Amino acid sequence: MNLHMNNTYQEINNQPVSWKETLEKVPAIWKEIEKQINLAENTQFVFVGCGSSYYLSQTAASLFQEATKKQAKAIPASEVFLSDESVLTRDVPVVAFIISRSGTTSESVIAAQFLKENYGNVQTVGVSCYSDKTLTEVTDFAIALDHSKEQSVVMTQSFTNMLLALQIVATMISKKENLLEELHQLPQILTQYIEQMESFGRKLGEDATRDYYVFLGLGKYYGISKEATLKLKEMTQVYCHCYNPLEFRHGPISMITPKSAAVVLSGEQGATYISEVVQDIKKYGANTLTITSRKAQNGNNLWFESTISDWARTVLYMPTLHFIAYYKATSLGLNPDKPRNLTQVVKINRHD
Ligand code: F1P
Repeated sequence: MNLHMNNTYQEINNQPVSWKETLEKVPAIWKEIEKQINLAENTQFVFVGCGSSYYLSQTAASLFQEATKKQAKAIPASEVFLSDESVLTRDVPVVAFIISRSGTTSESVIAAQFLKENYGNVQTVGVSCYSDKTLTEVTDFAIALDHSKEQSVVMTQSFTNMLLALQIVATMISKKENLLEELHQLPQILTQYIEQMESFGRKLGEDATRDYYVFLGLGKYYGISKEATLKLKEMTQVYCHCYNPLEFRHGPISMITPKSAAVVLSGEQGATYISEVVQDIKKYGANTLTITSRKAQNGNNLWFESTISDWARTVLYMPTLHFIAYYKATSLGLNPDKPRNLTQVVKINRHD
């Protein structure tokens, strides 16, 4: 297979262009939605999805809570209708963002329908890459990013564009214009760094001596560290896990051997504590790599030389994680466009 003649590579590399379009489109879309939505002092945000879209939900919830100071949580779509009492409230107004690239994943569609049928306090906003699919019909409002659709089974640019869209929405709800300005810098920063991201990802992906991968992410970076493991699992089936950085010492560090690689998503928040975790992992011989906001102390770091906040930088970590999985797949002779046992959409029946 010609190394780059596949959709996954094209879609990973289209991110600077598609992010720009998301930044151009979403503010106007949200302005219209905001006129009709009930945003009260005690509004709670929930984020609902499956697979990548659930991990996106986890990061989006942390980002929303941090920016808006309102309660936010992520829920796997199936739990909305299978275990609603354990995850939903009727006491406060809720805005539920239902995230699905395809807009047709059954669990996400059923979750939106279930909320409409059973929870009068919930308004729903569909976030997808299609304006003409079921999710748009079953939600109250829609943010559709048709420009970031994908041919690939695994989600790359669709994930980052939907995440960026939600970051834009959070800055508008919280009226944090400084953060919105930072988000507007992202396509240019990504263009500047994409080659470095690729060579960082390629070096690790093609390192055949690694048999176990760990991704560590704090708070808003935890969901994206989960997404990093999902990319590796989907594209390569290699053994990998993710953890909150300081949790890693409490048992999981036992898994580390000199054949392990630990990728740490770090920022300003908790940087000193996190660098001590890195030192502890190094003691057991693992290759440790940090993606960070601070100047590298060794050659194993990818450092973004920009002044944007940890909050705005969140989505910028993803393309490097895409490249790691992509190059692991190609180095194992696998086709990243054809992940084992997977289809783009999971369909199930609704049982009432
Ligand atoms: C969600 C999803 C993908 C996964 C797989 C099956 O799809 O779980 O994350 O890679 O292809 O579907 P969607 O609801 O975001 O379309």
